[in-house]
Amino acid sequence: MVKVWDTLSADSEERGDNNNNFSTRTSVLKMSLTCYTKATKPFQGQKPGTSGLRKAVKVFQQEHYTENFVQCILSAVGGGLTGSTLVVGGDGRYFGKKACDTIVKMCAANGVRKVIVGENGILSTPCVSCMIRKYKTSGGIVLTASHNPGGPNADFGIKFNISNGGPAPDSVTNRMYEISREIVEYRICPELHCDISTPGTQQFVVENRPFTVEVVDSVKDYVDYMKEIFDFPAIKDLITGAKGQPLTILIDAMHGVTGPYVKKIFLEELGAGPDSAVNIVPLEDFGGHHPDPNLTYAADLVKAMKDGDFGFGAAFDGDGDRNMILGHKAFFVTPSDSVAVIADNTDSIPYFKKNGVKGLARSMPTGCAIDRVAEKKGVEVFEVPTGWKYFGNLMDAGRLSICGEESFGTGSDHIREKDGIWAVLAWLSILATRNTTVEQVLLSHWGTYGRNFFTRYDYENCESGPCNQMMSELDAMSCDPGAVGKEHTHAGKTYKVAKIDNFEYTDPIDGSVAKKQGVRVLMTDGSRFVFRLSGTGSSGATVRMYVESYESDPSTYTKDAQDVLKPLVEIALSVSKLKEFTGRQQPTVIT
Ligand code: VG1
Ligand code: CO
Repeated sequence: MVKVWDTLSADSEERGDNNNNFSTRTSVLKMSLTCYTKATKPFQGQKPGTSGLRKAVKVFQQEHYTENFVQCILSAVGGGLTGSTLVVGGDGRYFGKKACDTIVKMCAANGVRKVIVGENGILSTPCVSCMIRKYKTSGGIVLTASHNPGGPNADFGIKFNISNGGPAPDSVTNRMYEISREIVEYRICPELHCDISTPGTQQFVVENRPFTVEVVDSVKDYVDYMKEIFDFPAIKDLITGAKGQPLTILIDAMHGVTGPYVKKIFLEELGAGPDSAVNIVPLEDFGGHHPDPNLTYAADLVKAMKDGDFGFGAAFDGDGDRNMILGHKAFFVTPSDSVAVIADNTDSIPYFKKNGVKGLARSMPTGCAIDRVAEKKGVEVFEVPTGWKYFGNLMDAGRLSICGEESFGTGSDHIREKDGIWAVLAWLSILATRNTTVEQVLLSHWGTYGRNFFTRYDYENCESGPCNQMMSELDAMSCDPGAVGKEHTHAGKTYKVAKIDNFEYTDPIDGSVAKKQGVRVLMTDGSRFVFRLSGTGSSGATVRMYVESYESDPSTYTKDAQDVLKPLVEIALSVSKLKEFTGRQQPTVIT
């Protein structure tokens, strides 16, 4: 370790300190601290899922469990970490501060030169991505289980983002998993005590190497960036009514990490009144709720929007990368429509006026509305597997500007994560430019493109065995030529199967292949349903069923999606035998 440090070039120290605007409070500890190599044994199942490792807090609290996984991250990045800088922060959930402390101690012992930590360990997922890019660090560690509940009896999670600011690709997470199965020791510097409660610099000497912990304001870099991307004065005029009727907004941070960002951006910068934001104090257990912005878990917001006279409503998940957009009287914008509308209105957003729009993308189960926008604009559109990590390469290659997932994820190449607050600012920019309502924006969008009706049914926490069995039977169907051409009828509506496959994706940039990403049953009229198992649950299995159909008859546009999709939903349930396999008559969540 010491030897490696001796060979380091001097500029690695400057790199981390370049153009930063952090506070100047500095403490220096000159005594050299000792690192230890601790013996450990592998734990089963340290396999990162769709977005990091998510388990019950109690699992992470087992002796050596967190240390093992952190060592897997650091070892997977390997030599690249020596002398590097990493960003560390999370959504403020229970166990986050403890994990943060462990990570700092292990970074110090694994040759990392500097760690940039959010004040009290707080950084939203999009903010981590923003900071990795701004300070050109080697990556970052995000402490979150996203939309999963928090608290001593709920979930925790750890995720690694690479130097482009995005979630580690499969090649890296697979390496982490391989290491987790063979790990015998980890490196830690137990005497390193840092205070993450106030911004400032703390310098240490760790086995004769310098090591710095920079505690930073949790929101500043992110807010500065949003001001570059959007026209804040125009949005402020809209909200304060400088040029007409003020737009009353209601933002629900669901006691997640976005609270401080919401306060700074919407209340302080954009002039929204104090009643415009609720649940903006981050809580370790999110107030006992699922910090998940959908119609089920953000029911309070939906009710407040229905009962009140707000023109615009939004909610975010625990770590701030998801968003839900509502209009007057809780008019619901599906995430699949939301990203299509943003892609169609880029002239409202200074960032895109400056940089142009290169290409568009969505995850496979996401409704296809954005494909139609891409076609009209004459830009490429990509269909990737579920999970934001699949967008990164396309963005880095300059082929993708705006993308989204049906799971309330919307974003662009401004960072490499989905970004909840960005999505709300994008919507407010559109409303400011077009001087109309959320509902009118949607109606005019459907008027131009037709409407892709979409719904998702989630069956959470089912037994794994039967769910795996159901998936393999569906998979077998994709190899059965007899299944194609078959007609399925329900309530007078008939669909003919055009194709069944288990989605496979070859990354156009690096050629990597992701297999078995979900079974798709595609109908001859373009309607479809998709089944896949969730990769973010902490235990058991969660089945996701996605159903979509397209209508170009304007008389259908204002219909309820559940009514329109009912026959196809019933067909999907019967083809998959979902009720038999899961024993569930009803889904846990319908979106
Ligand atoms: C879910 C969503 C997926 C999203 C992922 C991470 O994954 O379906 O679209 O990218 O969560 O989002 P899965 O495997 O459970 O379906 V977050 O906000 O939890 O980081
Ligand atoms: Co999230």
